[in-house]
Amino acid sequence: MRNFTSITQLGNLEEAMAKAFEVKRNPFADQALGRNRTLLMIFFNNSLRTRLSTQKAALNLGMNVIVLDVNQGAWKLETERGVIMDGDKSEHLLEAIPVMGCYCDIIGVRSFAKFESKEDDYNEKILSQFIKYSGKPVFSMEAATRHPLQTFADMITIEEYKKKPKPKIVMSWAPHPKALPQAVPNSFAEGINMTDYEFVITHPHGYELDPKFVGNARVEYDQDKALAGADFVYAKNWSAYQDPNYGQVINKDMNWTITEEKMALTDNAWFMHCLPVRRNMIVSDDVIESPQSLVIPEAANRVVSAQTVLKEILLGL
Ligand code: AN0
Ligand code: CP
Repeated sequence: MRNFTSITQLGNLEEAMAKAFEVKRNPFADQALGRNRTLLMIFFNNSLRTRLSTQKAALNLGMNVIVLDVNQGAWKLETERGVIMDGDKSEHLLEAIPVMGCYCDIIGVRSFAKFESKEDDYNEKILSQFIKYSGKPVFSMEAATRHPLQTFADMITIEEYKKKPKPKIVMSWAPHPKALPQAVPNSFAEGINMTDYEFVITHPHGYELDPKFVGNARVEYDQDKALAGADFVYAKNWSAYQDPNYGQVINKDMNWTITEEKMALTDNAWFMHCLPVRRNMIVSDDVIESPQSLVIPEAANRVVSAQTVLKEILLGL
């Protein structure tokens, strides 16, 4: 594997899961693989889990790691070609990217949707320039439209906790004060569509996701109906995808918060969220602290997902 930008690039899911569980069982088996190899992690946006888990994954593989927060200490970057650079941006991405490529063997990029142009976001304008101009393998640490390392960790977690071969997975929108990208729900939907699980997506009218990601999922606008008999509840907020409201918060209906009453509609479901989560907006204190909450094992599996992906990229160098 050279670049990793979508969960679909894992290929055969069963084989990918087997590789992940092998990495989890024996995290230090490939220390020699990454020796004298350098990972460069580039953050255009904040992170706790991705930053720490990807770094830990690289260390487990014997790699060296360099981290750059573009907005803290680097030159402000222009991203548009043809601009007369007489403003506050000192450097162009078209030089910065190949320069970054000179200092490493693999590049991880975090670059969220900017919500300035749906076309630019859904064409992955920033991530695709890293792939084109860095000369190095590139993987997504959450880009504009997907968060595949999160999805892989989510799917590993579901595999570990499912009690039946075809669990019912319900991805539910939940309220949040600020506009968030569609990357996590898009990517989760893309991943679950690779399985034969029962998959329901529930959200208020106006929060329809790109049909390309919804795929074979059933969309149910009544959250209570959707939750009936669920084995896993995957909560997430996202902003509107559909025009003319792209990137906007169109409602903050607190009836959609995942509470104990909502969880009582399920088949004693596991609760999942990628974190960071706003308590008592997305999920009540009681639910996130309950024995049914998988948020910590899910975050722990981020090391496993990152290490499995990095290992595949190292094997292809
Ligand atoms: C981001 C999002 O919703 O995409 C990152 C989640 C992993 N969340 C926030 O910005 C709060
Ligand atoms: N889940 C996740 O990607 O968290 P961070 O934004 O903290 O990296």
